Amino acid sequence: MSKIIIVFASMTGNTEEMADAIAEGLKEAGIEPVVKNVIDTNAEEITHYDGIILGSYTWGDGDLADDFLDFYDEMDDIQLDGKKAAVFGSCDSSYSEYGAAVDTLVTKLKELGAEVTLEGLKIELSPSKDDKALCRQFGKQFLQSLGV
Ligand code: FMN
Repeated sequence: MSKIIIVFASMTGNTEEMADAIAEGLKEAGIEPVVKNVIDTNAEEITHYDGIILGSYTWGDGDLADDFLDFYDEMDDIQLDGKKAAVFGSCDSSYSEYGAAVDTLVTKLKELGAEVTLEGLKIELSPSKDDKALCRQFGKQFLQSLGV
């Protein structure tokens, strides 16, 4: 059975709600993912999983979440060939760099050899009921992309 980890950063809870809904989608499809706040893990841990889902809100002027910075630096010491991955995050369209942290993580995962199987999921601020349904769907589609 495939092992999937979701690692997220969330300051006001929006990206965490997305993480929970994605995890729910995976559970509905029969896989129990490990869900961790980025401050409770490190980049080496994700190398032990077949599927890696990273989530970050965007901060500053299109920056990665502060909490993600150490993890992001640690990613330089791992390689992810043969892994499948996806990225999500809550964003705010009043900023010019909409959800840029999602794009940053997609680029990094690809550089490390992972196959990013889904387009990054960007949700405006707090996920609505429909947005949460999209997140659950995202989880299910990710599982399908793993060939499970
Ligand atoms: N959202 C963007 O899409 N792009 C940005 O560049 C951006 N910069 C931000 C800078 C500041 C100081 C703050 C307070 C918010 C910014 N946001 C930006 C919006 C956050 O990503 C958004 O509020 C998000 O919902 C926070 O997610 P969280 O609840 O998981 O912490």
